[in-house]
Amino acid sequence: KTISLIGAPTDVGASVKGAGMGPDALRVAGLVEALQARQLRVIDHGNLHGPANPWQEPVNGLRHLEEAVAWNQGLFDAVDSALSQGHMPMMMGGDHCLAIGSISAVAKHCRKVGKKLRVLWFDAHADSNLSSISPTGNIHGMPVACLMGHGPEQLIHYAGHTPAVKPDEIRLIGIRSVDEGEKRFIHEMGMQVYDMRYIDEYGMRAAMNAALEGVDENTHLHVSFDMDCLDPAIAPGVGTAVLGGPTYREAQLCMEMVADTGLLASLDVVELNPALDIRNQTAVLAVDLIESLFGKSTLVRING
Ligand code: DIR
Ligand code: MN
Ligand code: MN
Ligand code: MN
Repeated sequence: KTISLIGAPTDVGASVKGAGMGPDALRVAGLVEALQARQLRVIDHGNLHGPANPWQEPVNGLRHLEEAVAWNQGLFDAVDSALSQGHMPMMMGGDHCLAIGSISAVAKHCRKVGKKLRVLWFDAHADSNLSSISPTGNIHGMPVACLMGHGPEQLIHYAGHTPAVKPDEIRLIGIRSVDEGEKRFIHEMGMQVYDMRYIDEYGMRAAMNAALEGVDENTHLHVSFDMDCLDPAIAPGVGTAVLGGPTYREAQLCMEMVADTGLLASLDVVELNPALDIRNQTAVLAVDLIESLFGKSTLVRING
């Protein structure tokens, strides 16, 4: 298997500075070496280029729309090209608005090769805002809605079919911060959300089993991993930390259960903010979790 690493060093979708340094923090933490140790071939394509962050106020409920469009177009092209070469794309963010471009390319690929798509969206937030209801105007709070066809015209058509992702193709996991308008949107769309309340009551194993229900050999599994999904006690290096996230062991279990499916086909690692981190510990944690995602386990396991 060949992994295409694609760095997308920008924070245009956020209002906290620093997520643009994420790709290099992951490299410093040993991402390439860790993947190679898993017997994977790794091609690091380096970092994409795009417009600088102008740090402006939102216009019509959207901050930096033009810049977000440019970054997502560049990323869409890079992920699209990796997939057409038969490589597994791993996008290193950058803020989570970049998942619009990366997952749109994945959705296009799935349609072309006739695969079912399942997106596992790990996040503290629902990322389901619309410009009309967002309290911040930050586009990193809107990618789920954009992928489902609700968002500015320039951000919803990359895949060539709109919506790129249908509500029943995505599962939100670890959620604990949802804005009022998002609550209504999630309910109206009928999205399946495994929030922290669900995880508290039924456990991470049950949440993951439910989130993976229906995936089969013909499924393309995409993981979109927002580092703020994790409890801030273990992952301080994020711009919008929310108390009460999964523990280290719960996060490891998620990764190992994804690995057990053998279906992981593309990945985003986003919202890592080295400016707020402590001696790169959140990047090191990300690499540790990625190793599990690619099958590193404590023991040889017979049936998962
Ligand atoms: C908040 C925070 N719901 C917003 N969102 C995110 O600005 O829309 N923070 N994604 O990471
Ligand atoms: Mn997010
Ligand atoms: Mn988040
Ligand atoms: Mn595929």
